[in-house]
Amino acid sequence: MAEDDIPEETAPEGPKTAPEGPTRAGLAAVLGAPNAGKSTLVNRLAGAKVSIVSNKPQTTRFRIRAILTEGRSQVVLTDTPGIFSPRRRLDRAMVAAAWGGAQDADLAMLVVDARAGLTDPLRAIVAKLAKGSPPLWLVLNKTDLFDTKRLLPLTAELNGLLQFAETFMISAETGDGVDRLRTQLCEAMPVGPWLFPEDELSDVTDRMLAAEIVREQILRQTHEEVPHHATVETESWQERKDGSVRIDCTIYVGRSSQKAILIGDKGSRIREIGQRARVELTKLLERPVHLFLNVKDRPGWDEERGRLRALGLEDLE
Ligand SMILES: Nc1nc2c(ncn2[C@@H]2O[C@H](COP(=O)(O)OP(=O)(O)OP(=O)(O)O)[C@@H](O)[C@H]2O)c(=O)[nH]1
Ligand SMILES: [Mg+2]
Repeated sequence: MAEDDIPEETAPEGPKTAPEGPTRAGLAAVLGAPNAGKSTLVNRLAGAKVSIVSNKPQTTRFRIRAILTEGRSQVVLTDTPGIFSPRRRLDRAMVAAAWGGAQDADLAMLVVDARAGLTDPLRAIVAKLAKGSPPLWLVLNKTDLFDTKRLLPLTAELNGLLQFAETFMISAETGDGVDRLRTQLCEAMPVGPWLFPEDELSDVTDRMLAAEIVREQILRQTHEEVPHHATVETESWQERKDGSVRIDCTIYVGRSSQKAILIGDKGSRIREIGQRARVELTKLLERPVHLFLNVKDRPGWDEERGRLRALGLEDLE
């Protein structure tokens, strides 16, 4: 009798999460216009906060891998920056990172803010995807915001423009429809060995995570030009004997007026940003965090190779 054929009652105790069958693993890229809900979906699929989310477009700046391991399948999800018409060197590198995410992927999910419908940025993405990409799945998001009956014309229109192998209607925010998407993703992965250890959640380092969580608070607590002209770098990371960690981050902004807004009246804004980021990091890192923020104005940082290198974007334009 082959090992695979051991009857259930005599089978040795194995991990409950690994049903019989070969392992599967692959890469699934998540693409779309800014603000479509890509990062919200990636976090929901992975069951952990891996990528920051805000209501401002261009929140995600570089590719982030989140690892979804379920049953015998491992799906490496690539969250990408939203695709838009780039101007600055930073923007060009972000858009290049997004398209790069689709290369080598076993499948790509096009996430659409279904309430916004077929916008010009989405049309531009569709036109480029038509020139060749991995198998495509259409993910119509934000269904909690309207009656899904209204989705039929949009679904038909998009399916007329591109050949989607599957169409899903979901709310990444509430989780509605996401379980079916997760199950199908797991089943769609090619047979092969896992690419990451079972307990790995993402490829984001703790230093990068700290900088991103600070940037998330900047996106949430400031408006207009400040969020898009700010970048955050973790300067130092010191583990302390008492089990806590001291993290020093530098925030670069483009102008002294932006620095003034970020610092706020008697330092109130930067204190609030630090406070909330610290609470979030304490949760994510599972230990006490001492967070120190230093704001510097540095005109033209978004054209500087060194700053883009810190984001892992140096060779992408
Ligand atoms: N109501 C609702 N809001 C959503 C849903 N999914 C995402 N959002 C919100 O949409 C906004 C953008 O979400 P993100 O996940 O940051 O979008 P993104 O596509 O990653 O954006 P970029 O990184 O800028 O390209 C946030 O305010 C989310 O809370 C959804 O299903 N329903
Ligand atoms: Mg994002």
